[in-house]
Amino acid sequence: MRLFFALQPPADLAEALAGEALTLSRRYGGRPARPESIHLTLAFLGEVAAERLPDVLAAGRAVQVPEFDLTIDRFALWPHNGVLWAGCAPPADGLFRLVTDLREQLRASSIAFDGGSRFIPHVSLVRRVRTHGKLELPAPISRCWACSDFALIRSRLMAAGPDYAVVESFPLLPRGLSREPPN
Ligand code: 2AM
Repeated sequence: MRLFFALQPPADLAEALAGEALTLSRRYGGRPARPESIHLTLAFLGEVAAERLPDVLAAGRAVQVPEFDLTIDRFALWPHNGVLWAGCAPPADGLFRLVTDLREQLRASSIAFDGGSRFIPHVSLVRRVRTHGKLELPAPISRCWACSDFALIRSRLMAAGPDYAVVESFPLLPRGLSREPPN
């Protein structure tokens, strides 16, 4: 099964981002993301043998990171793959802590993931944008995303686009709590 870990926005934010995706795709071409498929990938595992699923779930459950907020406030385009995406304002310490902890858990269980390149937090909004030269992208409306859980998602590649199903959600720790006990 094809698996990845991701943050999924609350429904109102997913709708708002899908609206932005639609507007941008009308302007620049490409395929807009549907609200139900909007996510921020934390670790892409790719094809995983079914017998390894318990280990993958255990890695997700072992993550101990507090809830955090993200501010989505920018658009960018990767010309090499035609993905137009929304990004977040730095610092995104809570997010980087989550990614680091999750990836450490995966490595500790020898679960392979696509993590070779630097982690660039992004929410893909429009795929297959074809452009010749630089696009003048508008600034999105700044939006707060309260992150209180993340999910293991199974992806099925269909003709109409990928179909995502949540395998399990993993709650983050209440704010202010962390794994290390205070000194
Ligand atoms: P992205 O397009 O937002 O970067 C599920 O396939 C998700 O995993 C994709 O939406 C993609 O997110 C992310 N991903 C990261 N690395 C990938 C890879 N090597 N192949 C496919 N998807 C990948």
